[in-house]
Amino acid sequence: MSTMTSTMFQPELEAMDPKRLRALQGERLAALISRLKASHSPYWAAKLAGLEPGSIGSIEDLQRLPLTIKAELRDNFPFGMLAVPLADTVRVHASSGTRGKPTVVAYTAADIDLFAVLNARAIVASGGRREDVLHIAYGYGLFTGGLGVHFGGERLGATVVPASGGNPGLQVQLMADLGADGLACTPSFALLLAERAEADGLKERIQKKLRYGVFGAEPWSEAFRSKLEQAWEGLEAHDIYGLTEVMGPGVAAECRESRGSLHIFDDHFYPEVLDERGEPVPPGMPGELVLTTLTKEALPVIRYRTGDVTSFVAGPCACGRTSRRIARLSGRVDDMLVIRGINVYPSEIEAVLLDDRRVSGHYQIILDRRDALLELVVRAELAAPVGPDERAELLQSLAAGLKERLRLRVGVLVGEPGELLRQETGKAKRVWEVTSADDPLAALIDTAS
Ligand code: DLL
Repeated sequence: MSTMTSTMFQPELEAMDPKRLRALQGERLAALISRLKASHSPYWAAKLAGLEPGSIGSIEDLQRLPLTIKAELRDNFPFGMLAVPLADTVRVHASSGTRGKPTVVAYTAADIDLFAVLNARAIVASGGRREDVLHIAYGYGLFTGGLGVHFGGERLGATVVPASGGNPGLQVQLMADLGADGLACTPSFALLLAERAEADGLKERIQKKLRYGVFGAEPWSEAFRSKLEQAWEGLEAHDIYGLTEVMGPGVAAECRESRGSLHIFDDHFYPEVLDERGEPVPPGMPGELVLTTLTKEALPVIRYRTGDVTSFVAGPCACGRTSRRIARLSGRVDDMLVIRGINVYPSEIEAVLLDDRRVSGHYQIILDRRDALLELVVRAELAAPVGPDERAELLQSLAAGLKERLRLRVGVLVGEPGELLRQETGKAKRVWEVTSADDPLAALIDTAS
């Protein structure tokens, strides 16, 4: 095996000749459509009505298929979109969503196998090896993160520690005692673990072994990556992306060479990046990521609108993988805040704040609706204590940086180190709304500073 391909889990597939890959995608799409047509499912019959079974011959024909939106999964809750009998499925997962019923997805044994293989690919892309101890602190349960990465780690042959979320004190003790080489969790939790390890005097011991992180499930910026790599000295922080409706983690992952972009495992998930009208956008331009599952059995999706904003990254990657690459996910289409007529993505705020070494990685974006005019307030936190002059200068510099980037006046508060709420489970909540009737932050922050 050449050194070019030695860091892949499935080099023959991950570095496949692009022409062969395209042909394979076309064959898989055609097979999928035939399978769905034959599935006796009213949902699929309606979705593909008017499409002749033999009319899909290549991946270009995908454009002729309809888009799918999340509401379709909700409307067909729980099993209306299954393409196989429920008896042929072996597991369900669910995403909690913000309101109403969760979205339930199901897997056949072959789907679970694919889930494991693609997560093994992602772990290897991050620098993982079979002789590693891999500490997994994604939540286990209905959430896809814990079990998804877990099966990937086992498939690779790593020694998996299924720690699940929460309980940072126990987690850092385990990491030190068992000698974690890799850490898989949300980036915000990885930062919290670094603080806890430091407080408990375990950081040096852990850092002796810890080489890489497989971090995802929530947006994080390059600036956040720097914070994490400073907090865990010697660790390479890598991005992993996925979503329940399509499979879970392991849809795309960063490799060690592609910092800032992710390889989509496009022999199984065909990506498009579309504008609001559903038209493809050129490489480098942002749009909504739309995914088609080419091989999933139980719950395939066709041209699923993920709601996630990204762009295609052109050109080959130094690692030798031939898959298409997407830029790191900067946020969701529906994340956009409209403040006094100006569109703001939380990721832009994060980029400005965390670019300053003096602030920690914890922050809150507060939409203050108590007055007629909506105010945007950003609450940051000092990484280490500073004197009053430097604090005043920092406040000014953050406010100026935010104003320049967002073209908007933003209130800035900077708290003492450790003052902001630390979230121990789930995805980091960055945006909080304060109204006269409801101030969820009153109990969480000291508004005097
Ligand atoms: O978060 C699956 C996952 C688990 C991915 C563990 C990575 C690691 P859901 O709960 O369905 O599934 O949430 C999916 O989370 O549409 C994105 O908006 C966001 N997301 C996931 N990974 C990333 C990432 C899992 N690396 C939703 N960067 C997606 C930015 C991410 N956003």
